[in-house]
Amino acid sequence: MPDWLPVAASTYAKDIDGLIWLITAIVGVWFVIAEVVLFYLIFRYRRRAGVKPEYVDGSRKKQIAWILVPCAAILACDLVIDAASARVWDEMKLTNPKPHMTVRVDGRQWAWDLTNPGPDRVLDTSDDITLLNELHVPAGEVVRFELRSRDTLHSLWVPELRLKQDAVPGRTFRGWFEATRPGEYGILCAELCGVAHGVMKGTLIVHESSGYENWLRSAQAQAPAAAAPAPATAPATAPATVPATAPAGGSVAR
Ligand SMILES: [Cu+2]
Repeated sequence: MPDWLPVAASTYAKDIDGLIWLITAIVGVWFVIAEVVLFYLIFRYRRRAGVKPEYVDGSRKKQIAWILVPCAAILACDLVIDAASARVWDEMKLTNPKPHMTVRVDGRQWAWDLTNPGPDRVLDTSDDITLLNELHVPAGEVVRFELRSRDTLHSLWVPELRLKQDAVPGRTFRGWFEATRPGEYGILCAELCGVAHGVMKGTLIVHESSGYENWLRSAQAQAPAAAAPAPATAPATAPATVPATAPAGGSVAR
């Protein structure tokens, strides 16, 4: 397969890619068949001298078959896609692997507030680390996330993880991922959320396991001794001082 997709950097990324290719292949075959038939019929029944146009009402059995047979074939293709995707859905949405830690993702116009638990690996304690547009995770570990929105619809999207989840004000969505490749990946918003939607971008930094512990120690060393925990309930509206173009990283609260 040509390498058109972003690098696959999570445990389920290859499964998602398999579905993308399966759907592309099935739709591609039907696209070619439909176009070939369309252009054949245009040519075959083109206007010709001495041939009267005929109104086709689709009531004869042969004509009905032209509708029902492709419908049945497409339904069969849908079932193939459903069967293939059910396994991936089950893996991503229904399984609940034991997490190494839980992080919190708060979307707002137009930035991400990203909270790592401290060394206690428990959120909403005094050692939490909340960064603007910057999230750190270890590779090879299951990370659960709690996703919220503080103002309007957003959508957490990390293409390399094949992870996308809408964020809806007033609700908390939970999910998980296991990054497999250390590196830096964009955290994008996939929901048109206002005038600066296009610059709502953060960075997911996937560390080697020991690198994550080193980062955690250095982040803790820089943190004030009595850091306040992240608010349990997000404000209804974004602060008016949120910059339209948020920086790629930096602390908002430690
Ligand atoms: Cu957004």
